[in-house]
Formats: sequence, structure tokens, C-alpha cells
Amino acid sequence: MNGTIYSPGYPDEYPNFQDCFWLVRVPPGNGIYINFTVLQTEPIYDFITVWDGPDQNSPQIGQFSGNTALESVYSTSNQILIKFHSDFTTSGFFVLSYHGWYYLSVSTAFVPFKLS
Ligand SMILES: [Ca+2]
Repeated sequence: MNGTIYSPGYPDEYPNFQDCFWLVRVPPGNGIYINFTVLQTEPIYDFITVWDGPDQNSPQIGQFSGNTALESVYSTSNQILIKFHSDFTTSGFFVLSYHGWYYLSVSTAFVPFKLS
């Protein structure tokens, strides 16, 4: 239920012209919490987008760029799609970790219980 996603080529800087996707799935009934432990991309032009569901038609729950550390986001779906885009010049790197959270379907609260 835990994992880490590294920018392409990490710990070297990521290449230009990237469009990378990661689909994170946890068992139904769980949401997903992600947070960046390292976020150092070219501001605005290189960014990470997160959708609360399996594809880009799902609600977008976050877009991250630049060098703001300790950003985090929760999903209510048990799947999230993560996309990383980089443009033609200037790179950087990022590391994000995710874990599944037991989601109480009768309320909007996440139980602060780490499943693994
Ligand atoms: Ca760039």
C-alpha cells in the first residue's frame, strides 16, 4: 500500500520532453494520500498533475510545480493517475510517496491509519 515515485532518471535531472504516467491503485474502500518529499521542477513549465481516478477525465486534485516541498493531497478514489510533464529546456527532479488510507464511506473523514 506504500510506494515511492521518482522523476525519470532520478537522482539525475529528468530529461526534457517527458510525459510520464503512473496509475496508483489500492484496494477498494481506501483513498490514497500522496506527498512530495522532494519537489524541484522548473516552475510552471514542468509539472505534476494528479487526478482522483484512473484517467484524465477524473476530477483533478492537484498540480505541482516549482520547488515547494511538503505538498500533499488526498484522493477519495482508490485509484489516482499521476502525470509528469516537462518542456524543452531546464530540468530538475522530484520524489513523491503514496500510501493507502482506509476510507470511511459513511463520512467524509479519512481515518489516520496507515494500512501498511
Ligand atoms: Ca523544463
